[in-house]
Amino acid sequence: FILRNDLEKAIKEDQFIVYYQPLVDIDTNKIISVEALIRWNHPRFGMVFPSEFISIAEDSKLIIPLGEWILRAVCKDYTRWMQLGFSEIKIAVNFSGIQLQQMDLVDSIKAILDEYGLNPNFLILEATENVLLQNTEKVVKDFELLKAMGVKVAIDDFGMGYSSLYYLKYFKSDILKIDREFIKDLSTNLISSQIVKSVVNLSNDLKLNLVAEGIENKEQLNCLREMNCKFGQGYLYSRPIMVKELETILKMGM
Ligand code: G
Ligand code: G
Ligand code: MN
Ligand code: NA
Repeated sequence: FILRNDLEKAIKEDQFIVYYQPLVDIDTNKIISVEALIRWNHPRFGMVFPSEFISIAEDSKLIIPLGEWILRAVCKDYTRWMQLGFSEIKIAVNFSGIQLQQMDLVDSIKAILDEYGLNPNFLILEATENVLLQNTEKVVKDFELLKAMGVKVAIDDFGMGYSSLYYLKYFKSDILKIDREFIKDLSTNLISSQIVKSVVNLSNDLKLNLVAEGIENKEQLNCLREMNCKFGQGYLYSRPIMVKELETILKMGM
């Protein structure tokens, strides 16, 4: 079991590792962006997954310095990718509710990007629906400021929240990621396939880039192709991988 002190020490001692999961254009198989997914290389417990420490980090407010650590790590990797010629790859970073409630969220993101002299265009802020409920006006305003800076915004796990359509109305996002709940039985469940089809149409009408999450097999991919869903993510393409492995794949020209 994870202690707050452990977490505080881990941030100071760089015990975290950013894994990246590719997001792919379904037509061309090209990697468009990657999602940063944090892991904790714990000195005693080994690799610890975010489900075991993000909520503790949130409760203790350590998610703020941890989130800043992650953003810096992403900036360092992106700086190297620019030198390697992969500057067109965007990086999506997950932000939790506590982070979105941070009063100086936009300034702190901007300050970190400035530290590395990076144009904000490569960054995608990813937030699940449920964290958008609190203090809606503040978060709507922050999203508008971020978008004016060039940061893209993605609504994650779409369809699982309490007021999915409400978010679409008020949060001017760029990307919609439909939850894997609707993808897992896409090829066998008529209700799932009708829901996904409707979300494809809705995304087209709202000029949102739709991403299907959790694609694990060819049958699901074929259904998504038929529906003209443009982007996909999931184990069929790649699990979350270490940065060295990602760079190898990018060098091979995928
Ligand atoms: O990597 P994994 O598949 O275990 O991710 C589980 C969840 O943990 C994801 O849905 C994501 O919301 C959350 N998560 C992963 N990385 C980060 C991160 O860097 N910051 C925040 N706030 N949440 C993360
Ligand atoms: O909530 P968010 O979408 O940020 O969560 C990403 C999580 O989903 C990560 O924990 C990642 O490991 C997991 N994930 C990514 N692709 C797949 C997939 O194809 N199948 C399953 N079951 N999980 C996946
Ligand atoms: Mn996500
Ligand atoms: Na998701």
